[in-house]
Amino acid sequence: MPESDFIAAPFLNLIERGTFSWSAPSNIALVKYWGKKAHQIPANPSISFTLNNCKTITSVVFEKKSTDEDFSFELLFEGKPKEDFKPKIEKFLERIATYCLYLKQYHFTIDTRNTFPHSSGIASSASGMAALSMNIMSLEKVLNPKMTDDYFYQKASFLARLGSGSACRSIKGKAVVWGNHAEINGSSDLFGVEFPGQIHPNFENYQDTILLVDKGEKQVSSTVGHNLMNGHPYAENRFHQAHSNLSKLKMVLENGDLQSFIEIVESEALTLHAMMMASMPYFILMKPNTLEIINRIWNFRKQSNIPVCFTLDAGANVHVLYPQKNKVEILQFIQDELVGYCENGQYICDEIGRGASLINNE
Ligand code: 2P0
Repeated sequence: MPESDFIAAPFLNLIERGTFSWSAPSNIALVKYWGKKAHQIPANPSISFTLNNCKTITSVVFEKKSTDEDFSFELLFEGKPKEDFKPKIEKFLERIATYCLYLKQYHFTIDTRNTFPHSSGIASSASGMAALSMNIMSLEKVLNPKMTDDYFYQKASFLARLGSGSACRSIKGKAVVWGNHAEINGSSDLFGVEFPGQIHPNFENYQDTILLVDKGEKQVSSTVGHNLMNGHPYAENRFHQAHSNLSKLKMVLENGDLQSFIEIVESEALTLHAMMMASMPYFILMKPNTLEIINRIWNFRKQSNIPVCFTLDAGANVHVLYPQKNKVEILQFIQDELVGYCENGQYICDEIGRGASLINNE
């Protein structure tokens, strides 16, 4: 679908008021998005598992106003005004303005909260931008009742991408691909698509236990990190490798080969951090405890033969991935050997989810 198809024609009948509420989950990339072109176009395709428990829940009240010059909105976080989140939302609204002309005709009150602890080192930009985009699309759907479900979800992902790249993978589906890839039907740089293959039962309810190693603010934001891939000495090879890893992972998700899954996913995580270390300026987001945990996972896997592996986001936390049938042993292993390396012993148990869900529609 070309970009122009996402421009909503002016609507003649605007409703006076609408209230919606959506939850949208976080996601964890298996093949990583790291590097982007102008207008939030990814430098390489990526794929993620959608999470289930780490979510943002956002309600929006839209009220029609008499003027349509500027955006007008209030932002509440956990019910209280939150001024420091406003610039990010303002920037998002400016980016999506062309595609949602009707927005300037409404004053809206956004009330948002996360199910995961504040400053846990888990980025809320993916789930937050996804949840907000779903609410905007709920309004658009009321203004344009003939809209198809496909268009609804595609445009929600398109809008979310303009807020934060990885957010476009938090809309719909257990595994989501974002970025053009020769072997993935329907894949696009403009929005995420549900992985089109049949996912093997080995990945049914796959578990992700997130070990909170460092809950502090990152020294380098992801947006800055992405930009450091411009002119990066290894960029072209890395982008090429992402295509190739996605081809391999596509097969693995279908055939259930957990050994290959582990190899691809761990290599992607370490490559992401290697890119950071080889940037100019260079930086390291892993902490000593991140490495300690990785080594302990490797030792445990060798001794137990349980197909547990790790992945990393742009931070020090470790995502421990494993089949549901090994949950008891792995949670015991985490208790015995890994909690000591988590800040205040904290970790979050999550698993594959299905995407955003509607909570309220008035
Ligand atoms: C990912 N990350 O694929 C990669 C791996 C972090 C590590 O996408 O600038 O918050 O808002 O588009 O999406 C984090 O970057 O960056 C990210 P923007 P985003 O999940």
